[in-house]
Amino acid sequence: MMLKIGVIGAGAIGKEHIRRCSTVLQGASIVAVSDINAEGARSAVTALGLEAKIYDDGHALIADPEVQAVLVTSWDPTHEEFTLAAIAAGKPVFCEKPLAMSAEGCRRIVDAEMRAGRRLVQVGFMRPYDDGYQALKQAIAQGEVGTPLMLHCAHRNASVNESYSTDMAITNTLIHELDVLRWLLNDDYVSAQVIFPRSTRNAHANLRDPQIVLLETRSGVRIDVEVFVNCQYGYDIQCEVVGESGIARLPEPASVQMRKQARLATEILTDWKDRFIRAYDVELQAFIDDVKADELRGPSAWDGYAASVAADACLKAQQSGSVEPVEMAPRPDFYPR
Ligand code: NAI
Ligand code: NAD
Ligand code: ISE
Repeated sequence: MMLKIGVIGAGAIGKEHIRRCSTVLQGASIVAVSDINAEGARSAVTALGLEAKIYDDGHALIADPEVQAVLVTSWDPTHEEFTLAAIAAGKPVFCEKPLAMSAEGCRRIVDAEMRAGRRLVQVGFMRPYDDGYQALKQAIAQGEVGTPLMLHCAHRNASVNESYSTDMAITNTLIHELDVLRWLLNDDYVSAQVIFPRSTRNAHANLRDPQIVLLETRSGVRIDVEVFVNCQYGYDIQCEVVGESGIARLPEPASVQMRKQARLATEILTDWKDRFIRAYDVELQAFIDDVKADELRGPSAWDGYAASVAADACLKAQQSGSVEPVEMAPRPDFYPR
């Protein structure tokens, strides 16, 4: 049986997910696409020769009886509305990060899903599906470097466009670390602080870039994350875990080592699409398979909520310059992990 999927948002990642569902993954077909830019939706469909309906309204796509599951890949502020609508229609929904723009918004989704009585939401946190992060988690769990004490991380993009604002460094970019580091350490955050170093001249006028985010976890691990979205040189994700007896680092993506012209060099990727290409494949295949088995197991609405609680504290810290508490509601039994 093919799972019939409708996609809301045919931008960069929407097109990527349409391509992977249609040409890479097993057991799903794209039957409908919607975008506020109808031309974008049409070109995403025709570029692959798909027979999918085009909707100018995401709600009409969700209501289409042929659509069995929904992918939300539109802009961040639209995620909550479409995810709630899919839950109301009883349709499983894969929502790109962030699940909503605030913890309060995520909580509305959590409450709606619990009222529905079964898991219907998977959040597009793909890093836990990445081989490198999985190997790092295994090394920590096996005690290879002893108890983790500190993490040094960096999330660097080559550049961003004019619509990217200072708060998006948290809600759109750091949100990946807020999810994956909690998963990596099996811990939760208790406080957050944001420091603004000297800004790069390569950022547009209204963006403060880079930023350093300092987090503390319940067990006392201290984390620093450099978010630098105009670093120019590439797309670079770093994570170093300092333990009591050693240091474990996230592996670099595989790349041929060159010795030439008196230099030893390996390539650095430039695009998130390539850096996590396998992880996107695996997360979406898991969604398709789990929907068919009627048992979603990937990153949950609760994970989306937990990341957004920390993001809210970081946003507050951007304004206050102080250390802000991260206060999570107790986890309901509905979400076992
Ligand atoms: P984009 O701007 O390229 O694409 C978004 C698309 O959504 C646009 O085509 C826009 O017209 C459409 N859209 C916006 N509102 C809509 C609505 N109400 N109904 C239908 N379509 C609507 O953005 P991009 O880079 O594709 O990002 C989309 C989402 O994916 C964002 O939430 C972003 O945070 C997330 N994302 C996740 C990544 C990951 O690594 N998991 C990587 C890149 C993006
Ligand atoms: P994008 O700007 O390329 O695409 C966004 C699309 O949403 C645009 O085509 C826009 O027209 C459309 N859109 C906006 N409002 C809409 C609405 N109300 N109804 C329908 N469509 C609407 O952005 P993107 O890079 O594709 O990012 C899209 C989402 O994916 C974002 O939420 C982003 O955070 C997420 N994302 C996740 C990852 C990841 O690594 N998981 C990577 C990239 C993007
Ligand atoms: C984008 O939306 C993503 O999710 C990428 O993974 C991230 O690196 C980038 O900063 C975001 O804009």
